[in-house]
This record gives sequence, C-alpha cells and structure tokens, in this order.
Amino acid sequence: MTGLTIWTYDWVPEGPRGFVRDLRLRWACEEAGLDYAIATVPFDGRETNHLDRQPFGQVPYLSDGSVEMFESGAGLLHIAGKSEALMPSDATGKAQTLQWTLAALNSIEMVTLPWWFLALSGDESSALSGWVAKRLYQLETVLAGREWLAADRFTVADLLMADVLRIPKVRSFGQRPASEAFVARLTDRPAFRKAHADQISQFEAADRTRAQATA
Ligand SMILES: N[C@@H](CCC(=O)N[C@@H](CS)C(=O)NCC(=O)O)C(=O)O
Repeated sequence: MTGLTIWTYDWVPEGPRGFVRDLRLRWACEEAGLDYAIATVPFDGRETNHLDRQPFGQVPYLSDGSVEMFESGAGLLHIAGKSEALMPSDATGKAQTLQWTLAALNSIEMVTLPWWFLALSGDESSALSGWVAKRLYQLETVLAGREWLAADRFTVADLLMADVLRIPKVRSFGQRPASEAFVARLTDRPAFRKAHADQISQFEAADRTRAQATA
C-alpha cells in the first residue's frame, strides 16, 4: 500500500465501538485533510495473526509508503509531522505539542487505563482511584485556565487528551467542568464526528457481512 493506511480490526463487539484507537488516527487525518485508507486485520485470532505488524496483537498500526509503525501515539505524531493543522512547526509550539501529547499517554492514560480495566473486572475499590483523582484534578486546573493544551491553538495534543478523557468512566469522574467542556468542545469538531461515524459504520457493515456468512 503506497498511501497512508490505517489498520484496524475487521469487526469488534458493541462495547468498544466508537473507542477503538484507530479513531485517533482517522481523526488526525480528517483534521489535516489528509487522504487515507482503512485496512483491516481479523479480530478473531488477534493474539497471533498480526504480531509481525503489532507485537501485542492490537490495533491500530499504520503504513505510509515504506514506513510501518504501531502505537497510536507514534502514529499520531507521524501524521502530525505532515500538517501544521496538527502541530506547529516553530520550536516552542512543537515542543509544547510533543510534551502534552506524551502527557496524555504517560501521565493521564497511564493511570486511567489500568483503573478502568480493574473496575471492568469488578475491582471498584482499586488503590488506583486516589491516583486517578489526583491526576484528573491536576489536569482540571490546567484546563480551567486555557482553551488548548499547547501553543494557544488546537493541536494533536488536544485530540489525544480528549480521546483519553472521553472514556465514559473517566469523563464522569467527579466534578470537573473545565475538563467536561474540553471534551465536549473537542468531540464536537466535524473531524471527530466524521471519524467516529466512519468507525461505527465500518463495524455495522461488518455485522451485516457476518450475519450473511452465518445465514
Ligand atoms: N498502546 C496501544 C494500545 C492499543 C490498544 O489498546 N488497542 C486495543 C483497541 S483500542 C486493542 O487492540 N485491543 C485488543 C487486545 O488488546 O486484544 C496504542 O495506543 O496503540
């Protein structure tokens, strides 16, 4: 595949629809007006069927000519490098964007994801709750004082932070009006809405294909 191609699963159950991380990459391409294709790898057998492309059997991964990469954050930065719409080219703006992109993954999602996962498995009293509260309220203070995380404008850092914060269990944690306004603002962007709708449509089409195959 020569152009930018985002790889995701061919189908997922209802629960993760609208949240599969290929959406991050779709959203970035939509914001930047970049052409891209979607390609799929089977959900069934995911533990082993594409380890050569994503060593943890997960999605997304992308190809862009000779470039092949996994990790949604890495993919986002790769895409952001193609467009000023996602990352400013001046040194200060770029540094701020990189900093907040990494913070979304390594200071926020790094805490919220295991907490969410433990709760899913029934561990609501997780010791991680205090850590989640600390991080989310620290971020709330930041967002109360500004519209964008980096460079006084929309960047890929906002996209990623909003995607981390919009997980329903995270979004509804405590009273955090600035964070809620941030997520609402970001997910109201036409590029997000298109990416989200496209992901949902893809998996709904896969439902129909599966139903025909078993009819
Ligand atoms: N750190 C990875 C996480 C990827 C990830 O969690 N992907 C999920 C979908 S959003 C997945 O493939 N889950 C299936 C599995 O882990 O078996 C990234 O950001 O790309």
